[in-house]
Amino acid sequence: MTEETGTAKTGGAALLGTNATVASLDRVRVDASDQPLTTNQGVRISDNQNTLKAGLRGPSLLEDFVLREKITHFDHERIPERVVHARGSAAHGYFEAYDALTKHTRAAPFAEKGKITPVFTRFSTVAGERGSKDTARDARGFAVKFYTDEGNWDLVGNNIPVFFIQDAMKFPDLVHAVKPEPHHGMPQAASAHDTFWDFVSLMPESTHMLMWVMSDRGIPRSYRMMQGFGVHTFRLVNDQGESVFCKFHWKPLQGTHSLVWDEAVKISGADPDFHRRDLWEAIESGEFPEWELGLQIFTEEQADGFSFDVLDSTKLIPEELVPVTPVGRMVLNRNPDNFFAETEQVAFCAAHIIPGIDFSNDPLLAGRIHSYVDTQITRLGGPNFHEIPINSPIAPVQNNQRDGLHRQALPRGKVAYEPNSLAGGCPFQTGATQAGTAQPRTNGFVSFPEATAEDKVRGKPAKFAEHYTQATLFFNSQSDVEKAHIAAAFRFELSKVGVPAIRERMLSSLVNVSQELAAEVAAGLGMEIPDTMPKATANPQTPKVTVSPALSLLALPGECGIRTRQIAVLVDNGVHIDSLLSLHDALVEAGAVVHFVGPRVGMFVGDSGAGIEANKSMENSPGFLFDALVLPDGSQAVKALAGNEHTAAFIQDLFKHCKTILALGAGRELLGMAGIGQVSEKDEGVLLADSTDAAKVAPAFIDAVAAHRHLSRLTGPPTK
Ligand code: HDE
Repeated sequence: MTEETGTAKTGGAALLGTNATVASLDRVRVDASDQPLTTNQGVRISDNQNTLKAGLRGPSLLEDFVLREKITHFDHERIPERVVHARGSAAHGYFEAYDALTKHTRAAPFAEKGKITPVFTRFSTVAGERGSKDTARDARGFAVKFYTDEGNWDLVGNNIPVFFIQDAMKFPDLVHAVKPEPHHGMPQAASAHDTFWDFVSLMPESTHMLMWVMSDRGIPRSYRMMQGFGVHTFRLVNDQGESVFCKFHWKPLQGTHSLVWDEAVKISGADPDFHRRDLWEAIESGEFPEWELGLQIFTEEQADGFSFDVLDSTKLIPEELVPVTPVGRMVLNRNPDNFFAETEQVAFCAAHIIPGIDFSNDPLLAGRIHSYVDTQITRLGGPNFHEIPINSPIAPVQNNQRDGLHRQALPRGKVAYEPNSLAGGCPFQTGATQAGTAQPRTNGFVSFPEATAEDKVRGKPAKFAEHYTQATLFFNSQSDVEKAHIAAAFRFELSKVGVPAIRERMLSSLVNVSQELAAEVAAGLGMEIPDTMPKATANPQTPKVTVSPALSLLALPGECGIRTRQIAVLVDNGVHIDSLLSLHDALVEAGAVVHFVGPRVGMFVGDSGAGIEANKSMENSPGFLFDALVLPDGSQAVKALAGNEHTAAFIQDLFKHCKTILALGAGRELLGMAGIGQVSEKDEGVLLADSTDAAKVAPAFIDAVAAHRHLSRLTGPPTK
């Protein structure tokens, strides 16, 4: 770290070891080793077991300040949860610029090639409460705080590039509709209920976003395997005051991968912390997740030529119109020390921008610029939340704001106003530079002087009225399997809607997206396809792009092979140990996490007399928690496993969720026992080998696991 700024100027590799720790956090990281227990006043505590009483069996005494301080603090441990995005997980890391981007922006993180900026990134679901499950069908938050040397910049995005609504005015309505219904507080972390579908079926502008949320994007495999998007159009401004528009894209090196619905539902019961655990464990094991930041840069003139409005957050810009230019990478390399102090207290804010970045006139963004500061005042208890270490910038802060609840800063002197002469005019404003003239870096933030001269109105521009073209573009850009999953998600969600008129209204909207989709969903609900919902625009502009392959999840398989993939190897007494160990070594070498899973945890004796330890059991870790499965050889073990009540379901779930299964030697009998005796020849995800060939089959197994899923296998085990 350089002393003046707190940011390292060295390459990213150097930071892997040292961490891009924010200086303000270092001040408050405390360690209790060898320390005595004290009260909050620093008084040492002699007895932390018993209250002060008048006699051993007598009444407790009011004067017991040790007890009272402890209980009082406990009584106030909880703070209000975020009104949306309450459930989330975060990590520290850094952003590294590939090149100077000074042609387009003077923003500090892009000032020079190789520049490193510390970040703190929080991922979240939207609708569920703080303790809700990770694998709900929902959009995911993707919020990055850049601690730049010119102030904090928060890029508060989602894993989906569009949003439900066009105007901030509708946000409270949207959130009230998706949250648990107010009369009985159900359902938790789920959009599959009347009020959500009532609202969205009356808001055709939400159709495009619905397509994304009902797609597999709504049930990601991991926070590490999601794209991120800034959603709104932003501005970049260079040091000449010249501006272009831009959209922000995060692309995961791990690839984009998702769960299937049955799997998501089961995981939510067995491990509600599935995504939190995945992120934590990957970072703890040194598998630092990485994303590439890309920009779609375009001019106002280009934007005018699009068939949609770039100020409309329900629309994306197809990459065929404006390609995504890679500008840097983000690596998350350190877990928080304390969940509450960091992940819970971090306050992201769409209004936190820095010189070189500016807002567009997107009316949804305008509401966000207000909302985030406002909500922290309730959530974090006052206006000084910027002083909480995780929120405080590494750039120096000096101003005349004073006092308020929980103030930490201790400003010296008698001056808290400007202009002043008593403090030499300090802190002083840095002055603005006019557009078209060079701005030195010491100059302050200058809003881009966009000209405006129109009537004050409540309303929308004409292009905002077209709601279906991009929903259709999205659907038509999906693979057949993805389309089938979208139809199944609509069917499931609408089947949970109790009011037939809502189902019908939603279906009539889907007809505008795709006849094929509407027919599939209608059949699944036992309904006829209703009349088409009237469109607000009779003659929308013809879109230039009608299929965009980049919109399919399959477009980004990733570059990480089987790294961090969780592979279950079933074991029991009598298991053929040598084959498992050679396979284990090959898989670990390829970066997978191998778990020996037994009928119980603990030691088992293999056929050679050597021991093998199961770190998980089929009871505590069902099959759907793993990415792939190895069924072992060894007739005694196979017989014992076949007799276990969990084995069949363990194997069937992995098969049903299209994952890779390798059966060694007698292990193939377990496949038969689970009803998977006959496997289609097209299924490259079921491998059979003799145990003597375990090392030889490893590369093929690794390739099959790297394919993530074998989606041609859309059904469960063939019924016997
Ligand atoms: Fe947010 N949003 N939002 N939002 N949002 C919040 O801020 C809001 C929107 C997003 O990990 C809240 O600190 C309004 C779009 C993320 O802490 C709140 C509108 C996008 C997070 C708020 C939107 C987002 C939030 C709740 C419409 C994607 C979690 C607690 C005008 C681009 C950040 C908080 C974290 C959180 C308001 C729409 C992303 C209430 C009014 C669009 C990732 O301020």
